[in-house]
Amino acid sequence: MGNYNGKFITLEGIEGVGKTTNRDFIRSVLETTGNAIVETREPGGTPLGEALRELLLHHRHAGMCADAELLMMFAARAEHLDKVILPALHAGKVVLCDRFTEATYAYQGGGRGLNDKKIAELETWVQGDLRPDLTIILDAPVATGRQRAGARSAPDRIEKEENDFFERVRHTYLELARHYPNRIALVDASVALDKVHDQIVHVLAEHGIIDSPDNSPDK
Ligand code: Z5A
Repeated sequence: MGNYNGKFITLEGIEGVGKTTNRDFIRSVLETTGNAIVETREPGGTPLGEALRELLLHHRHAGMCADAELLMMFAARAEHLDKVILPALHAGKVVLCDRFTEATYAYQGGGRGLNDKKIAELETWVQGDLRPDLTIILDAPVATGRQRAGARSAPDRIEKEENDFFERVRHTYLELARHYPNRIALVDASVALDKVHDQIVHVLAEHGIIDSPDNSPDK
């Protein structure tokens, strides 16, 4: 499954840290390199995945049991891999995905308290050895992310959780970055957007996805 010519880049972080905003920025940077780009998101990215997303985020399913939530995330992911992500990677494209399995470790593992082993078993079942080539975790204090997200739209079923839940989610993301420093990069998203962009450009260059800005002919 992991044998392909494309690049798989995922964006992660608690709500409101700027995943969507910075996905647009990364796309604009990658476009200058001539790469074919597929932008997508989880849960979602396919008609089935978007239908599952609606079920997962709607308030009428308040109280959904944690295992059902976990299995639906992976059901959406299996379809997403089959229909969108793997075909694009095999065609040599860059897949830019708003959230992936690190979100499952953070939300269903850290947030809901499900055992990591359960998540790892599903990860292996659904993904085999496929892992993102690069995951960028945008990190900011919970209050900052919630304030930004709250100013933008009404909270969905998961966004309704208490601050403690999001503190555990953030903590798990930080742990993941510490455990997998080669494929997960941490970016301080609490600062002004142009400073976030500078960090992202640096990370993309460090991972060989773009040329280093220090090597540009203008320097
Ligand atoms: N979920 C899960 O539980 N398990 C899983 O396996 C997966 C997902 C895959 C849907 O995710 C939910 O699914 C999510 C986790 C769960 N629930 N929660 N919480 P989503 O990604 O679609 O939704 P989200 O996390 O709620 O993302 P968001 O609210 O869309 O936030 P964002 O994309 O990170 O932020 P944004 O829209 O780019 O920015 C928010 C605002 O802040 C906007 O007005 C920006 O202009 C502003 N902004 C951004 N950056 C800055 C800076 N640096 N300074 C100032 N203002 C800024």
